[in-house]
Amino acid sequence: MAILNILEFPDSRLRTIAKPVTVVDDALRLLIDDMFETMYDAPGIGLAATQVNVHQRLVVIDVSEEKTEPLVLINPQFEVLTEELEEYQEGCLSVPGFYETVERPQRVKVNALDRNGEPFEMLCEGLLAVCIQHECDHLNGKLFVDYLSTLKRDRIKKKLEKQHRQQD
Ligand code: QAP
Ligand code: CO
Repeated sequence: MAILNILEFPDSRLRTIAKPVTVVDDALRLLIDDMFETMYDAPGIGLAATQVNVHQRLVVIDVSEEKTEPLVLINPQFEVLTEELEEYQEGCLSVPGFYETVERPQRVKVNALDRNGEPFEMLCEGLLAVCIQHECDHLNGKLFVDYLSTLKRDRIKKKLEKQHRQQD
């Protein structure tokens, strides 16, 4: 297994629209395992393949307290089940050190393939529903900072650019 490099905002590669996965094979499962290792190491609760510069529709999530409920979503699609919105303090491994409130639908129905390529459906609410929507956004090149005001987003962008310059 391996810890993968995570792209950070405002890297333009985070704006790539990921392509559907066509084959679920051992190579993909190796990537899935590396993504879990990378996410748990961070530590995080969700990671999209886009964030590790792989532009395929694949997400790993674990919102459990004990980090014992790994969830793999391949080619995920969700349907909003309620008009009700919920506010969450969101963060992102690609926007390290910044957390802001975002409003999203509270309940969603998700369809995806599991790590064996089998289709499944689940009803989600609360943090899991928020996390799935956040990760699906990544596959469409969208980040949580896109929901903030231009002022807030630009401040975050400048601070991260400065950090990146100091790392070089
Ligand atoms: C997305 O984000 C999410 O800034 C997953 O320094 C987050 O795992 C969905 C992390 C919150 C819903 C609510 C962020 C780790 C992890 C940081 C993450 C950091 C270290 C973020
Ligand atoms: Co994220």
